[in-house]
Amino acid sequence: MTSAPEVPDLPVVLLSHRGPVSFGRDESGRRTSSRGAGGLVTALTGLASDLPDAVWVCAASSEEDAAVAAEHDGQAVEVTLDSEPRLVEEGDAAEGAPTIRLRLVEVDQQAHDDFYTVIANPLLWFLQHGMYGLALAPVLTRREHAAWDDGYAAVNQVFADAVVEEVRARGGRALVMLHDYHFYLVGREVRERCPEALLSFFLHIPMPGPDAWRILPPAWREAVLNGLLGNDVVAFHTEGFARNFLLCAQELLGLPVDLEAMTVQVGDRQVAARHYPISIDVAAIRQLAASDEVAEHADALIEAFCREDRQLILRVDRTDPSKNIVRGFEAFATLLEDHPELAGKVSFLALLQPSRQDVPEYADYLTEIGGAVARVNAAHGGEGWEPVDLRLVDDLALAVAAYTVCDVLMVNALADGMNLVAKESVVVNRRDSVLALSENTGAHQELGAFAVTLHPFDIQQQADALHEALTMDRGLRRARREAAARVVEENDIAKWLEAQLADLGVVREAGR
Ligand code: ADQ
Repeated sequence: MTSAPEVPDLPVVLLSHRGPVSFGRDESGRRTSSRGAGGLVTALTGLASDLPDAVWVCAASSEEDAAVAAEHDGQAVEVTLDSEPRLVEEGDAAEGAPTIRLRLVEVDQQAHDDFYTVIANPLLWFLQHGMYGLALAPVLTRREHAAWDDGYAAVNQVFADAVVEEVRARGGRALVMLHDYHFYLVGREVRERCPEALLSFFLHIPMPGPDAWRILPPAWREAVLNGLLGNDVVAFHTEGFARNFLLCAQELLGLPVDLEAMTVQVGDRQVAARHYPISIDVAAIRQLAASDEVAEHADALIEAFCREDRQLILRVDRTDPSKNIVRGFEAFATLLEDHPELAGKVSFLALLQPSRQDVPEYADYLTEIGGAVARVNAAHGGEGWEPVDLRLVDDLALAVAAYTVCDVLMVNALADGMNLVAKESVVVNRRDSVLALSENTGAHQELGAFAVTLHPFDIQQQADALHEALTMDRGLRRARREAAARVVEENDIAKWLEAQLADLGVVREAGR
């Protein structure tokens, strides 16, 4: 929906683990397809569909994705980007729908499991979100060493090969945009094999400083950093993350860095560390908020939670331990203990999307969430009132409906690169909701001034902050929500992309 007004003057090769479209089969055996969700996919889809010669390299994430790839000898396919994407075969017309070239890369199952469920999640994710206590975890055994070599490094090699092929198919000169912690090793490989390519990398999760990275064996952390330093620009959500990257290059690799210019010298090359806070497609989410489907959900939610003087606290998250969901429920329980007058008056709706259930830490965390909700409801519920309504759903229309009617949106993440839920809620809410926002999110840099700040480890503080939010003067609530919405409107997803392309010096006006 968002289209960047300026587009790069070079062919673009994108790489992310998840792609914009995935294929499946229905009961009758017919091929089906679905659009990928999330901010990254939306942002890059806008860019890729604007460009005649862009290709998006991503993992084949279903059997049918692999079948599509095999039918085309592993080469890129063209797909429409409407609500029901379909393959555009040679001679077909896309009938006006925007299309994108997609290269679905099939990866050996065992290598992918090691890459994904042993190294990327949990090891890199936990390390970068500061989630290890260190006394007992992580434990790096022969199993993890094999997973690094035969999983993470091997899978990075497979994707680097695919990116190199696509760059070479475009004459060797291309803008290569690599995304996220799955692909730290790709940049260096592509630079060596395609010296004329312009390489940028964007990290969507937090970048901690050198001490955190010492958890990894020297060879691994050096591979991560050297992989990143293969790029021309390495970009983050916040300036703090960019600085941490330079400090890592200085401390762990002994390279000269310039913290004013935000650069690091690598031989005769200079690599820039930059920050571009990601955002959302404001017009698209407002359009969804105005749909009949959302209106129906909103009516039901108002009936259930908001009649008379009742209030609603909401959270919308993947069931990721970094989101701090269990402590959030404990804070709500503390609020109800401290303020018995709120019994029957405040409900907590949690719309949680089960996430990464093939990773044991994530499966355990989902069990913990269920236990925490049962405890709060047993201790504080009664007389037809259930304090917490936990729904394990992946339903954006329901989430947006809940954003429109909630009184408080709780984001208490331990650490979060940005946090798009906070941005989504402030632009569609209709009840002057208060944003209760963890100080450890990238979003806090932009929206903290208009939020009630949460300290993620301090349950008492979170309970007090929730009380402050629920009792805040209506005028102040409105002024803050409107100011937060303006910040997001002015810095939307198109701006995030434009700023990067402008800094890379590769933009021209669209349509030229
Ligand atoms: P995530 O960790 O997934 O993203 P976030 O930025 O909040 O976190 O994005 C989650 C997205 O999923 C939102 O668009 C939200 O609407 C949607 N979602 C969550 N729960 C849902 C549910 N139950 N039903 C439907 N939709 C749901 C990572 C980083 C973040 C960073 C983004 C983008 O961890 O810090 O902001 O990438 O860079």
